[in-house]
Amino acid sequence: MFDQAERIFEAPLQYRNFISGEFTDALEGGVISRESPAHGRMVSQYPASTRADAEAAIAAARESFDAGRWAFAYGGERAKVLREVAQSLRRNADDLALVETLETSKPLAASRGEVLFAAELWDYAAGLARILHGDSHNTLGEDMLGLVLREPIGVVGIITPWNFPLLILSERLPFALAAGCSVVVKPSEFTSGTALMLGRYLKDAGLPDGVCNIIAGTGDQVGQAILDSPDVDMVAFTGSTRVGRVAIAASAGNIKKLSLELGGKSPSIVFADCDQEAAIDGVIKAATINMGECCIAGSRLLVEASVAEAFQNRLAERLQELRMGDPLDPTSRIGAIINRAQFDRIAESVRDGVRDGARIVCGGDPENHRGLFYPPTVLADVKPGMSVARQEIFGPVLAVMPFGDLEEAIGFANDSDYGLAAYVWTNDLSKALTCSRRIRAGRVWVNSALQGYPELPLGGFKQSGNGRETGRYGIEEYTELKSVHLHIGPQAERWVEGA
Ligand code: TXE
Repeated sequence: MFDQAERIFEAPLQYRNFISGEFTDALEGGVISRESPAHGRMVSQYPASTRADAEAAIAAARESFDAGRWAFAYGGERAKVLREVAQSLRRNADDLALVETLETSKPLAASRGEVLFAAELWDYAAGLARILHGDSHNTLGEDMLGLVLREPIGVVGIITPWNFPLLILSERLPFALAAGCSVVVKPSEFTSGTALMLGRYLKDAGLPDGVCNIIAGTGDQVGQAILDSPDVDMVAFTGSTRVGRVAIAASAGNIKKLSLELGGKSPSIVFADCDQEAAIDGVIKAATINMGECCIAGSRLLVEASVAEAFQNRLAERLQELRMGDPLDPTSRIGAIINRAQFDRIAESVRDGVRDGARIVCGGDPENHRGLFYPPTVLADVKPGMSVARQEIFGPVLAVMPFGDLEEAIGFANDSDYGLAAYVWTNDLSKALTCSRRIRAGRVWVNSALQGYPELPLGGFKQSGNGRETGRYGIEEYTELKSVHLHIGPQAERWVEGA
């Protein structure tokens, strides 16, 4: 992979938009260049699309949806296309993983795992395309049959962030396509490569032109055009809570539906009775996966007071063993932060924490590392009101707070504007079940961390968003229900005469 990366450094990959089945440059001809955060070398150039490109993509999606060829296609036909894309993802897993690693700086093994999991999602959605169905009511009297149709919602805009480019897109796009929608995809301007590669696989799989359009560009140009457009019926947005609010405001224009996956500040809750070594490993995984740039990162550690000191010290010890380095090196677990602005935000959050009274147990010294590598950091003596306990940092930073009993643990866990995920470590079944039921979050892992299955839905409570993706609910998100009232037999009643 080092050789292949070297070739990309010499000749950065060039990408084009995918609109109406054609591969095109931005109308104004601009490009966005992307450097690998870990290597400081240019690796990709995407079209710098503007509003005009976005409008062309939206028009293509609208036209294809209104023509109905995909919207009314046999589910088996849709499934075949989706399965073929899944196969292309598997066949091209090495290339896709390399692009993902060079653009995001996540370790190569993680990129490869994400590509293969993305393929699973396309396969799973293919299955749903064949079983999507409505309902019937045969209990409305002898002259009435009620049908409930499930129809595709229409044109869907999918706007994705930079942290899991192909994976987050694959949690949404195949489900929207399985439902029969037409789509405009806007990936993050920092990591558009794998989304743009997908255009070729969709075309080769035989997706009708215009059903999926993929364009690169910035949020204020392309993203905002999608949010504002009266021709877009729904937007699935994943990103910051700040832009989530922009999406809500823009959706008022044509009352478009929104599915939002936003920020998080998820707790890992460790009870004294749990398997401590397993919990330490799981807490580290949840806090540092993808360099902590993960919406469901376990960034708050709530640990039972009786074991807090020992747990925290052992955690710091184990963290030193986690290898940070070149993401192309198979032994690296932690790569570089996505860009300078994000790196500075992390450093500033840690400084704020220290100023508020938190104590650095390990890490927190980015100046001792080169480039954009931020060391895993544990902050102790954190109080619930501090910004490090409340704000999403999006870096490998763990804020530790001891708790006294189950009630206090649940109270701390729920004392957050967010509600995306929670991790619970205990061997006491009733504690595990009580936490699972009372924590206000979309996903709870018990004695486990971050395992994902296409079968299970994901999404957030509170300011972490709304709507659910993946699982069988994932396809329903992209549908509308319609009731059809079917009269049977002669018309006995007359409205006018009955008056
Ligand atoms: O997110 P943005 P960014 C959080 C995390 C991170 C912060 C900023 O805390 O530090 O957000 O990340 C597009 N209209 N998360 O800057 O800006 C943008 O081009 C329409 C949490 O990446 O929200 C990109 O495609 N679209 C999160 C997408 O929105 C707009 C994942 C996300 O960008 C737009 C990532 C606009 N006006 C960051 N402005 C998670 N929960 O996983 C921007 N965009």
